[in-house]
Amino acid sequence: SSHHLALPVGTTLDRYIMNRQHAFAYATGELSQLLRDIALAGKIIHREVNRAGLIDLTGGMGVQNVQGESQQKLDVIADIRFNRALKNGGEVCAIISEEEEEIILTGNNHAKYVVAIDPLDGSSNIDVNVSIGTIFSIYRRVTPIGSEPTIEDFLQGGHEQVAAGYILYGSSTILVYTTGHTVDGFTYDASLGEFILSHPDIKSPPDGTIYSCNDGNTDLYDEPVKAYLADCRRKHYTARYVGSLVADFHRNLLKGGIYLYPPTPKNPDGKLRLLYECYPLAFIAERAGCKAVTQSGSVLDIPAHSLHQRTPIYMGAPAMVKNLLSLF
Ligand code: AHM
Ligand code: MG
Repeated sequence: SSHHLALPVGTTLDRYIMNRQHAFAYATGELSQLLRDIALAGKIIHREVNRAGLIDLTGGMGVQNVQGESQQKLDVIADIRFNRALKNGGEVCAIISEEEEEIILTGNNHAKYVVAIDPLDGSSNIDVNVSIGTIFSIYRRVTPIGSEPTIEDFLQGGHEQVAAGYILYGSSTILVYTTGHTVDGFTYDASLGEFILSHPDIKSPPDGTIYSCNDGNTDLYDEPVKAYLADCRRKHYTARYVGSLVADFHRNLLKGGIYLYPPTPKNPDGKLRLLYECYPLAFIAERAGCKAVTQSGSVLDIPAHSLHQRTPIYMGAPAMVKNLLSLF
């Protein structure tokens, strides 16, 4: 039907979401509203991020909002903003956040969805004007509507994600998400206050020449990973590592590359979190034609047992991931 026609570059996110709502099965509009709530929070974070260096100054000038937020760190502000947007939106019954130990109940027990979120990832880059990002993952709850949501709603496994996405606050701000069909990117036009479709149907190159890991840890990696990195150097591949997962992921998605966060003696399960970092990016990666794995299989197949669990991860262009796996 005409609903399945691709929308042109330049379409607003709102219009795109409405169009998808008709084309696919999320017909009640609740997921659409939830995606709009996330986009709204993203706009607010964009604003805060772009004022980052000024926040302390305005605080020093005695300018402060009612919540005293001007004195808080940007990652805490992002956490507050997202929680508020998701609570007020009404479509979400519970949230888990990198910033908070326990599950956050929104009080909307009749809502259908739960959201796992890293509100502002790349903490080491926040204070130094380097790109940072938000990562999110959405599930339909498994506990009965009307009851209090539980941790079970978050431990369904990567394949059960209804939607996943990220927002990169980079040289421009871009929202990339998928509901399991295409992966689409929307660049923020701050003058219009709108996310605009700029990267429809993102497909990653099948192979690439960029490798991204914390090179200073190389001595700590397992032999196969060391061997793979040695091979990258032998082939004169390009090393690129921002240290903000969203930025490293986004670049490699568009240009073709591999991202590695291997286990180390200090972090035997790697550093990155399964529920709100690895699952959502793995979901996007696979929909865009990439792979996201550990040495023992797909990241999406890893069983979830706790809210903040970690996993090693290798993800990117399928040919590169395959080469790495062949060394294990
Ligand atoms: P954070 O959640 O404290 O921001 O840490 C996550 C970040 C990722 O964005 C990035 O890929 C990784 O940590 C970098 O880690 P390292 O500094 O060990 O290379
Ligand atoms: Mg993080």
